[in-house]
Amino acid sequence: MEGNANLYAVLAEGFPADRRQVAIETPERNYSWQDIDALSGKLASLLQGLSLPAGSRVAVQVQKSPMALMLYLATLRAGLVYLPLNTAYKAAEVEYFLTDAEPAVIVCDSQNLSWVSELATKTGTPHVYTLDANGTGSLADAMAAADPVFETVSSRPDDLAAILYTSGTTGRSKGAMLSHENLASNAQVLNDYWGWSSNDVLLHMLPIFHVHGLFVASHGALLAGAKMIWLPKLDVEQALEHLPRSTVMMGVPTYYVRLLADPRFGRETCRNMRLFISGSAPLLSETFNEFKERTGHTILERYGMSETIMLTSNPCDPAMGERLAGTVGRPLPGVSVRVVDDEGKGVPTGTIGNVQVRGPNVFSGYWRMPEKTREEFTADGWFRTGDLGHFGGDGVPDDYLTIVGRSKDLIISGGYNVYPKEIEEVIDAMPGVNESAVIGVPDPDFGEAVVAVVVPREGADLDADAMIASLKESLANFKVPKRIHFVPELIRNTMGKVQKNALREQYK
Ligand code: MLC
Ligand code: AMP
Repeated sequence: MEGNANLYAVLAEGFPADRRQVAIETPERNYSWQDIDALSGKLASLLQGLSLPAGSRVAVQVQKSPMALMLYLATLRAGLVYLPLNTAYKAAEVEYFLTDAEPAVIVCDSQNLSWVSELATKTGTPHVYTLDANGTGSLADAMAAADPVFETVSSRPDDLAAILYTSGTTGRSKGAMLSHENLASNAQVLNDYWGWSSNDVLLHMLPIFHVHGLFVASHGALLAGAKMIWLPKLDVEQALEHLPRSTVMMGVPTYYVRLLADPRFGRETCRNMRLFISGSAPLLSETFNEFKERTGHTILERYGMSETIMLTSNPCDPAMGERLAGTVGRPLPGVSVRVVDDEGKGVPTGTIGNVQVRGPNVFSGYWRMPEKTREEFTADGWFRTGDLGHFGGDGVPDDYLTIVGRSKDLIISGGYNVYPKEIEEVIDAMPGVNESAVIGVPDPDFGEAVVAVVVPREGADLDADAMIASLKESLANFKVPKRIHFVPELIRNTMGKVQKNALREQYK
């Protein structure tokens, strides 16, 4: 008989034999491997007690905490589908997710309970719980009497494990459906490729509502039976304190920029480090080089996305090649990557084209969007990433991929994706606005910063600060333009299309 494909069962195979060892260390308390089993077991018992149909969604918008990770693991164990939401999302954004995903459960911070309850009633979400950063809330109360012994349900490889919403070029977010196999296969490949062992100590500072922190980082440590030092967010002071006891760190480029900005950060801080990994946004060569000079460590850059988890990586093992600045390395074992022109024909090495991918890690489609799903896959089953890149070129080995840009209109700010269309729609609906264009401009901290160029209606007296304050009421703060420029008209080409490249050039 085949084994259980449930992702939790796969990860638990890597837990150490001695379950009393520390698995998660926080400044407040430690959690052993036994605690992970028992706490996720209790939560899974609680979820199972709700008698939900298999595949029901559990939506979660809570501050990062070990209990939030337990809730994720419990959802897997109970055969339900985890739906994490960025804590920055405002009510209008959360309403869309609840309406679209129709979850059976929503878990929120107690400070958001009143508006989340209202939304739950409006959208017909039957179960609402709270979970605060310190582990308290109605979820903790409800799980108190639940059984810690839980037999992880048996899952098939293609059963859904999680839905990750990613914004779309049309402004409407799409839910990428990831299966137990998508996630487990990627975790297993990375476990080997990045040389994880139970001796590793991961400094975990990423948020856990996206691929990077939730899957790549957490799965890596769990599957290796390695300890995590668990911090609520990137805080340079705390990073400096805990890095000397760590061996692995993952971050978006902003994390490395901020570490380098502190003169205390250097070789001594990194004395036990084995591996620094960067991803989610392009790592500038100057950051890569400065990091190497200051610490002696070469950052490993890798490339992935919500729909596919990890796709390519620079080598970890020096015997397999160098880590090269500006490239995202080779396709991971089992993952196929091709670069094609707009007609779908492969282009020679060194030539820029569309990046398409295939593999056991690639998602099955967008939640309830069969049309969109069909558009994003080629007839022969490759997923169109929307990224532009090339293999080889510039003296780089032919099997190394370089990402040079995106065919989709997307801004990546501090590792968060912002789709201009979504912001433009909100700005255009504001009183006194004729039209707008939202662009990304280089930013030393966030890589790219969101900027809006707005054409006021005739006679309208618009105030940028007031507009920004108003945008923050309906949009997550990271999406809100850091600056607004007013212009009499937008630069357009002969086809009438707004020339965003020219605007980016003008406002950079
Ligand atoms: C916060 N702000 C941001 C922002 N993060 N603005 C733009 N871009 C961001 N990323 C807002 C805050 O709300 C605040 O606004 C102001 O900017 C200053 O905030 P800060 O104090 O500097 O922010 P901080 O809390 O320190 O957060 C910055 C950060 C964080 C870089 C640490 O954004 C972060 O952890 N990013 C990681 C994102 C991530 O995990 N991405 C992985 C996606 S998965 P105000 O108005 O309140 O003052 C993926 C696939 C893959 O892409 O390949 O991995
Ligand atoms: P998301 O949809 O949030 O998962 O973001 C995925 C996108 O992030 C990809 O399609 C790329 O555009 C971008 N990305 C991820 N890693 C890298 C990287 N190392 N270099 C450049 N872009 C990256």
